[in-house]
Amino acid sequence: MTAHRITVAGVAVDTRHWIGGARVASAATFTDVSPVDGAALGEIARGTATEAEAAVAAAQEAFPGWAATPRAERARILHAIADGVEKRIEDLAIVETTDNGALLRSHRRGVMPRVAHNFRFFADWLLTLEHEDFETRGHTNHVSWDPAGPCVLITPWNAPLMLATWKIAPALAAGNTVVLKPAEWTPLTASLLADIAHEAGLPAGVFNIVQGYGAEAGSALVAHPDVRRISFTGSVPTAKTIAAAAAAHLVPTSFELGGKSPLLVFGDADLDLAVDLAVEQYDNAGQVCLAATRLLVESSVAEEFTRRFIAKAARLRQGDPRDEATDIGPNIHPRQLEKIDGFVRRALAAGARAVIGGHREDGQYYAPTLLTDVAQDSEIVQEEVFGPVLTLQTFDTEEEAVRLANDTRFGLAATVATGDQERAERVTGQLVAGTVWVNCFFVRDLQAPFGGSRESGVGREGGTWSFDFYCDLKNTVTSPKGWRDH
Ligand code: TXE
Repeated sequence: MTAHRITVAGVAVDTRHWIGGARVASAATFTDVSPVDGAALGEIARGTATEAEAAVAAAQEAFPGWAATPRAERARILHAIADGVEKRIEDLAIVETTDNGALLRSHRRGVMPRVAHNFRFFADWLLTLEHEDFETRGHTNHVSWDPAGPCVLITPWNAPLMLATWKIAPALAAGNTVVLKPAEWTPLTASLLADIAHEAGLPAGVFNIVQGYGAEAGSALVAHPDVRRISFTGSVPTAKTIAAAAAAHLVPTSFELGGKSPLLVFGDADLDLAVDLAVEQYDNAGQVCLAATRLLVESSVAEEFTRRFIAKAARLRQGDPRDEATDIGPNIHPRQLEKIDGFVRRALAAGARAVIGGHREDGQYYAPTLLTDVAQDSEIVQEEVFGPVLTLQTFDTEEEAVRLANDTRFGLAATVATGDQERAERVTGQLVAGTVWVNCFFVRDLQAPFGGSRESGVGREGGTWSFDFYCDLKNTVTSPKGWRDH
């Protein structure tokens, strides 16, 4: 018999789906493995079209009731979910670290508090959501934000609960119901969130989870005719498959995809700051969609920049992500490690030089790597590696820097290090990127739009942009005539 409840670092996790307010098992399961030490964590329900059908039906059934729930009550429940997350930060942090290998200290102090904040932020924003009424030839125009219906949310493994709740919180706040399909490599914290949401009083069927593989559970969900929105964070090829499925029913989609973002270091920059920004790109073992993996450095300072970069990177401690002293943990999966190594081996064979790293370490770890002597049109400069691998290229003029920065099929983010404010304004205006940071990195306010241009995505998440996506906007026009006296 399959054990439906497993214990991960002392925390009990139910490994079944969560559908219509109940745990649902599947005949088949798959094994969840920890990247920290390769240990099998347990058997997870492997969803198929059957569970996808049941989950969308549950979401459909719960939709009218949740949509009609007064905004203040929806907001209250979302705040109660945030309270529940805050009470269980330690549990969520250790389970997430065990499941995806990212640092425990970041989960504890950064990520999980932000997960709670995601619910609070969208609950509060919901209550401010109003359009001023206006008049047209004596008629009153009213614009309302109507919830759209069941939403399918498909999420990745690099920041599982963080990225899922960027979608879940606004979708629920707006009055929609949700079916979440977490990544198969990191199924666990979503299941804990189901417990938290249930205890917070979220009605049955409003939030559902189907566990399983993309090609089985995910594809059945995105093809379902009753789904009104699909939001996806993941790879470009999968986004294209989902877009085709969504097109069959003209379902609006939001895609947050990969990147090959640049860090432009100008000769006038504070070089220590620029080096700090560059080394920060190894965070989460490089498995960050926003990571500025292409260092573009002005020739005049390239040698000094590289010298300081090597010194700083040498101080990074790689190891067990549960250890507070660790800076870089493992990569998510042997397959991902193989992929990273393949990119580096091909780059080296094509003439690149490894300034640091360039090889695997024991276990599921990859050495922080910096490659130079790379051509702009080479694979290593053009394709997302999603590992701790940076390239360094030099430039001589501002125009050249902008040209190199924009010369990929992506456009997620860009970072600029410069001491010249006018240059910063000129350059940021020309960069093709959804987010541009100047002399900083990773500062993110939920009020701001987040997303990518070109193949980095479609649509934006955050503040009003999330509500625009998860709502059907309605314009009601009322004539002053025709009222009966009472
Ligand atoms: O992504 P997938 P993978 C990039 C990164 C990484 C690469 C591959 O470069 O190396 O993508 O990662 C679900 N219908 N990013 O293979 O396949 C899948 O189950 C419906 C960038 O993990 O896109 C999982 O839940 N769903 C990124 C989710 O899609 C499907 C984060 C993501 O998996 C599906 C992750 C289908 N046909 C990877 N096929 C970022 N933007 O942050 C798969 N899925």
